[in-house]
Amino acid sequence: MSTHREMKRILVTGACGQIGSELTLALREKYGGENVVAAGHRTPPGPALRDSGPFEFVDVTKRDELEAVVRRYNIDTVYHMAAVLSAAGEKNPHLAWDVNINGLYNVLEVAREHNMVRVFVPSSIAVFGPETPRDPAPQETVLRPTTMYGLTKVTGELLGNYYVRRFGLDVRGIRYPGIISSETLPGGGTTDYAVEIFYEAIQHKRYTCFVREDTVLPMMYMPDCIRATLMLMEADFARLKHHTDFNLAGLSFSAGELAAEIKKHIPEFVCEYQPDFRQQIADSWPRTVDDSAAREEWGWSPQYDLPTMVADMLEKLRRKLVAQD
Ligand code: AKB
Repeated sequence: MSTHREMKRILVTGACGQIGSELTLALREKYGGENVVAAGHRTPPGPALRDSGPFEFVDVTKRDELEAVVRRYNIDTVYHMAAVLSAAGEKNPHLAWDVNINGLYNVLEVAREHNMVRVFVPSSIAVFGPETPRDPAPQETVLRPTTMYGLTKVTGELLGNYYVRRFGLDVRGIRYPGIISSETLPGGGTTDYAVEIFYEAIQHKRYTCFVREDTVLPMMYMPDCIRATLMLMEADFARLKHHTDFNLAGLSFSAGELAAEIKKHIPEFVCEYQPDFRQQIADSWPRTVDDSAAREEWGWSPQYDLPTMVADMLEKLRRKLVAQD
């Protein structure tokens, strides 16, 4: 495995997105702002991201744009966070295929040609489908997703593993659950309700949730998500039996349990439920995942549970929304 180069010139694609924006800041903190290039196809959402290091406009489906940035900054590591998520992917499956498959192929090919040290390619609980055991979804199990996003994520896992075996490129990835965060809003996912509910609870004391009250999905708070991502990328390659497809558990709760926990802090809060097309996607995903491979191979263990996550989210969001007023 090509570990001869020191890992320090990093490119984050999808850096303006929900995970990419916080991951970029965490990487800049760790490796120095000038060593972490943020790439996106829209203007950075805030001064923190804009002013803490380089930013480049990159459309990952355009290989020449990607390659130009890799050359300019002598990139040796990529966190490839650009993707079209599940709900947006059902509205525009062709775009989801183009970004998630052709974009990934470009990243892997450029990484291979430039002898990169390591590439992070996120996967998702969306790789599972209705035939997967739901409680928990095992690490090794049937992967027959029913969404275009899920299908592209299964392909991404297989393609990443192929590059590990065939070309010796060190590709790593996690099957992210729904991520809950206070900085950048998620866009186009099925699990977005678990973030929207906080904004609406604080600002309007009401929320109409687009999945049923009894819908349980695997979720994770952003600090755990960032910690897991950095942990996997720093893990000893020799200890990894898996590469691109680690199940990762944080918390699992129903939409109703989340609303009830928020109500403990905001007693006037009322949550209603009006399931839409995203209910069917949620119903095709597991309720919990078995993450024993991540625990054994790189020491994963989450820190947040439902009460601590909700308390921290409300505190951070209140501060942010007051500052924006
Ligand atoms: C989505 O809902 O599409 C994403 C995911 C679980 O990958 N948050």
